[in-house]
Amino acid sequence: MNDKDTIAAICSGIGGSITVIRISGRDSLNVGNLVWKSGKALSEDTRGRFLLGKIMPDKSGAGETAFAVFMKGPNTFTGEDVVELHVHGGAFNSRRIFNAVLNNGARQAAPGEFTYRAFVNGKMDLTQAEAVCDLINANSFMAVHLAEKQMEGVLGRKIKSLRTRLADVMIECEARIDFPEEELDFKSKEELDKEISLIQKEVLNLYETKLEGKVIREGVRVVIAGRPNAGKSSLMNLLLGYDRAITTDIPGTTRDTLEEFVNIRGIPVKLIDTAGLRDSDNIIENIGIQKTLSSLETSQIVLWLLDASIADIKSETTEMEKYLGKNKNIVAVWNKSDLLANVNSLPLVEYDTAVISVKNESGIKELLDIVERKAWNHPHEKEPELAVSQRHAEHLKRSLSFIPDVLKDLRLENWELAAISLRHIVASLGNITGENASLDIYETIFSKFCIGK
Ligand SMILES: Nc1nc2c(ncn2[C@@H]2O[C@H](COP(=O)(O)OP(=O)(O)OP(=O)(O)O)[C@@H](O)[C@H]2O)c(=O)[nH]1
Ligand SMILES: [Mg+2]
Repeated sequence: MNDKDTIAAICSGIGGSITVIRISGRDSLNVGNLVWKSGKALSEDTRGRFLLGKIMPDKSGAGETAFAVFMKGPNTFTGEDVVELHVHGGAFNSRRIFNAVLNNGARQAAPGEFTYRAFVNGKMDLTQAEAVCDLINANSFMAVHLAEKQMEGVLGRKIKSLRTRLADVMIECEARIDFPEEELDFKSKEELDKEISLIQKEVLNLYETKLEGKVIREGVRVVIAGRPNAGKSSLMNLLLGYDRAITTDIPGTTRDTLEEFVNIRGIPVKLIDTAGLRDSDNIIENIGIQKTLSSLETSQIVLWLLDASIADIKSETTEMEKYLGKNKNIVAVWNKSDLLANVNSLPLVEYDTAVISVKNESGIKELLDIVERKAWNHPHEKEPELAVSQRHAEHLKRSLSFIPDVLKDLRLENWELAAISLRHIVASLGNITGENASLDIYETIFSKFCIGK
């Protein structure tokens, strides 16, 4: 990737009433002035000011009014000179103006290239750059808050301080190799051991936030399954707050799986309604049933709906156990409790159990309590300060793998070996913040961003 080019992209997405085109790089002022005109050209003097002028993408037209602003690097998002054009939206019009920008010296930016430049130009570390992507993909308040904190540098600072502390111990070990006889003011072996043990605990705590990180960033798949007519689609609609699925009293109403996003207690949840499971001769229904079975495999939580109103109540639970076995992330949900005279008459099952009535909207809070508990699957803070991603977790795990050797070598006064292991740890942690040039950062991280970011 060439960092010298002046790049441009439609940053606002196509289709709105205003389109924002961003141009970044050493030639952006020039490119901006070629496509946008007014009495006053964009220049150092006009920096930071929105100016009204005209876009003249092709010679034949009369042009159209548009705002332009010049921002002088390095105090910009990318750290480079930036021009932004705010033009009338619409897919065709935006494309036409954007093409003019490209024809006047800019190159189409690759996905994430603006943020990549911000990183390369030292405007942010890698954790902050990743948080930009997290923020765009966030679909819950918790995800937004987490991204904001990471963007502000909470995780980056923590990693940097761990690296500094490890480097201090490493320097100490190296000094002992170089000056074995000298009377230097060394820390005691016990002090070094204590410091490394403390760091080990902190890295482990950080590593363990990956479970929260996964729930907050990726959400949880929750499948609603059960026999036909148990009220699965009715529950789906109730949890969504609108009628998404068709419900009737005819068993086998739902034929296809339906997936919708919903926020449950701040957790992003992909809710999946499925075709009721039964032996069927109907070819369409059987395709639906196959889809239900694969949703059961790919979901983190299963809400198995049981019809509490049917006469042969035992057959409901036998069927459930037949399909699900002993998997622990199952909630047995007795529905239609409004038709039940005595709740205590329900057979006991080994799974977590909720008794609800979609019709009366009763028992839903208790059901959601169970879903929330199962989603986290781990003790957690309500609004975590930080929660690492899968990528961070891999480097933390690698760091942790060297610590037992460091502790052993410190005890045995193998200063050289301890220093080598410490160097590996410092390097691994450096991969999290992007301090090491060793990994192909663009390919592994930024290429996954959207265009224009
Ligand atoms: N009395 C009562 N009826 C309910 C309740 N929940 C759902 N029903 C009724 O049960 C019938 C079946 O509901 P659905 O939501 O279509 O059931 P389903 O499990 O999606 O059924 P399939 O799509 O056929 O597998 C409908 O007539 C609903 O109105 C409830 O809590 N109480
Ligand atoms: Mg249904």
